[in-house]
Amino acid sequence: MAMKLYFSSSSPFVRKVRIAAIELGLDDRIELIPTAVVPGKPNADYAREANPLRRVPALTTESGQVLYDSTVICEYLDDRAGGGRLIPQDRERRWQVLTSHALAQGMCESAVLLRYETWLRPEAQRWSVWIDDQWDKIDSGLKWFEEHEQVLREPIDLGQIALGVLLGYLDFRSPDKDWRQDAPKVAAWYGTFCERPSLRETEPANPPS
Ligand SMILES: N[C@@H](CCC(=O)N[C@@H](CS)C(=O)NCC(=O)O)C(=O)O
Repeated sequence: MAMKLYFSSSSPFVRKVRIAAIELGLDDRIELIPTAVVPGKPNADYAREANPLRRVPALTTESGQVLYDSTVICEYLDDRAGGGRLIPQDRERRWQVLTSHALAQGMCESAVLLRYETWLRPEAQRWSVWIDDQWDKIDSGLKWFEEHEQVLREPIDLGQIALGVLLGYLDFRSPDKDWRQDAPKVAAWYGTFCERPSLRETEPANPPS
C-alpha cells in the first residue's frame, strides 16, 4: 500500500512535504489525495478520517497510521529515508535548521492567514492593523534570512525548503509584493534554489473549482 498525502495544489505546507519527499527519493511511494479545506466550510469526512483540525497536509503511512502536521510528516519522511538528511543529526546544525525552519514556517502561517483575511473575510470586516502586523512578521523574517545568509548554504535542509515554499507562495498570492528589493541576497539564493526539479515539479496552482 502506498502512503497517501491529503493534498491541495495551493498549500505551501503540502508543497513543503512534496519537496521533501522528492529530495528524499520517496515521492513515487506517495499517492496524492485532493482534499478541499476552507475555513468556515467544515469537511467532516476529512476531519473524521484524517485531521480533526481540517488542515492539509496529513499523511497516511504504509501501515495505516495518520500523521500531521507538515513538520511531523517531513520528520517522518526524513527518518524513513535513513535520518539526518533534511534535519541534520549534528547537534549544532540540527538546532539551527529547526530554528530557521520554525521562522520560515511562521512566515508561511502569516502569509496563509493574510490570504484568508483578504479572500474569505468580507471587506467591511477586515482589520488593517492585523493585516499590517502579519506583513510585518513576514518582512522581519525576510530581514533575518538576509542577515544570516549562511543558513542558505548547501546542503539542502528543511529550513531552506520552508523558506523556498514561502517565497513561492508570496509570488503566487501576492505578486505585487516586491520582496526581492528588500532582500537581494535571499532573492539571489532563491533564483537558483527554485530551479531544483523538486521545486519546479510542485509549483503552486489554484485547485480546480
Ligand atoms: N501547521 C500546519 C498548517 C497547515 C495549514 O494551515 N494548512 C491550510 C492550507 S495552506 C489549511 O488546511 N487550512 C484550512 C483551515 O485552516 O481550515 C502544517 O504545517 O501542516
